[in-house]
Parts: sequence; C-alpha cells; structure tokens
Amino acid sequence: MAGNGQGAPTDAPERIPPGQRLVHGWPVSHYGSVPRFRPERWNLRVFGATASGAERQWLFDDLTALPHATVVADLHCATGPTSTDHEWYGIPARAVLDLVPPAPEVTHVMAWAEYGYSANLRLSDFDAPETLLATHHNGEPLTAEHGFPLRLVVPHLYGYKSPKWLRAVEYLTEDRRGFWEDRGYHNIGDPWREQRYSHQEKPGEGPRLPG
Ligand SMILES: Nc1nc2c(c(=O)[nH]1)N[C@H]1C(S)=C(S)[C@@H](COP(=O)(O)O)O[C@H]1N2
Ligand SMILES: [Mo]
Repeated sequence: MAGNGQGAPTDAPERIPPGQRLVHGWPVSHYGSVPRFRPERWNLRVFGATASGAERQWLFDDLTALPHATVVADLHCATGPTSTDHEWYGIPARAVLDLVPPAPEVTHVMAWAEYGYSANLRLSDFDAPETLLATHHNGEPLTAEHGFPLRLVVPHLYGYKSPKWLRAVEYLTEDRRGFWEDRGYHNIGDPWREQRYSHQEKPGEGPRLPG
C-alpha cells in the first residue's frame, strides 16, 4: 500500500506512516480515567539504575528551572489515527539523562504514569533529540485529558509510547514490557515500519513472549 492514492510522486517523502489515516483536530485516547492533579502530592521521580545509585525527584515547581525546548511533530495512534502539527514545549529527555546520568549498563527505560500505566523504550529512543517531557501544547499548558501536568512525547514511535500524566522514569539494565507492550502491542512501535503488534516482533526486538 504505497503512496497516498492521490498521485504524489513516488519519491516524495510520505507524511503519514503506512496504514495510518489523517484525522483533523486532536482526539483523546487512553485507557482508564483522567487523573486529578494534586500539586502537593505530585513529583517526578528518576529511579532504577542511575550512575550514582541514588534516585532523583523534582516537585512540580522545580520543573520550570530545567532546560526547555520546542518540538513540532505528528502523533500516530497504533489503532490508526494520525493527528498532525502538535507543537510541544517541555524538557528534553536528554536533559534528564544529563542531570541524572544512567549507569553504563542501562539499555532501556520504563516511563511510568499515574495509575500504573507504563511504556518501555530503548535508551536510544528516550535519548532521541525530539523526545520531550512536555508541559505545554500549542503554547498552552496541557489539558487534563492530554496529560496535564506532564507527558512524555516520543514523536518517532506510536502514541502508546508517549505516556500522559508522567510520574517517573526508571532506568533498566534489561528490557521489560510496558502496559500495551504486554497486551499485544509491538515492543518497539516504529510507525514507519508499521510495528503495531507484538506478533510482528522479530528476534531481538523484545523480551520473549509467552507461548
Ligand atoms: N497514561 C496514559 N498515557 C497514554 C495512554 C494511556 O492509556 N494512559 N494511551 C496512549 C495512547 S495509545 C495514545 S495514542 C496517546 C494519545 O494521546 P492523546 O490522547 O493526547 O491524543 O496517549 C498515550 N498515552
Ligand atoms: Mo493509541
């Protein structure tokens, strides 16, 4: 299924990954309910295999003092919709890695959200230049349903790798499946390779599946 069916030159770079459909506006998509933000209880933790062995925490007000950047990107939900031109503003994941260096054995991270939602990422995907811990979208603070006060954005992977209501980053020395990765979705989730489902995983692309 090559091309967009509208006679685009075959050498034109595709805007929409294979099998995705363009949607207008910005759908809300998640499992479960929207958590309420309680600033007095909120923190962002970095834990697991840090180089120092210590964990690090920031309170909500501490986030403003961290480095910030803007990234414009599309959002590809693995069930099909792609929404375009999101302008994200927040803390580059790279800045987190600089501030809390991982131990040399770290290969993956687990991004943890409220209610135990999680998404695993290769360290290289978390370390990608466009991966952001976003606080703002199109110049406004995130809305509750899109992840306020903080969400991870990993634009080069399917949406399930971008947890809303982010609360922690865990450094891993071996890969472990996150929430959707454990429920039939691809461990890596590259939309340009259409890595949607775990049954498509090739050896080395994820921890062994049962069966
Ligand atoms: N905490 C949490 N984050 C989540 C999800 C979820 O169920 N819980 N769903 C993911 C999925 S599958 C997608 S496609 C995107 C959708 O983001 P949006 O609702 O801002 O469009 O959020 C991701 N982040
Ligand atoms: Mo999704």
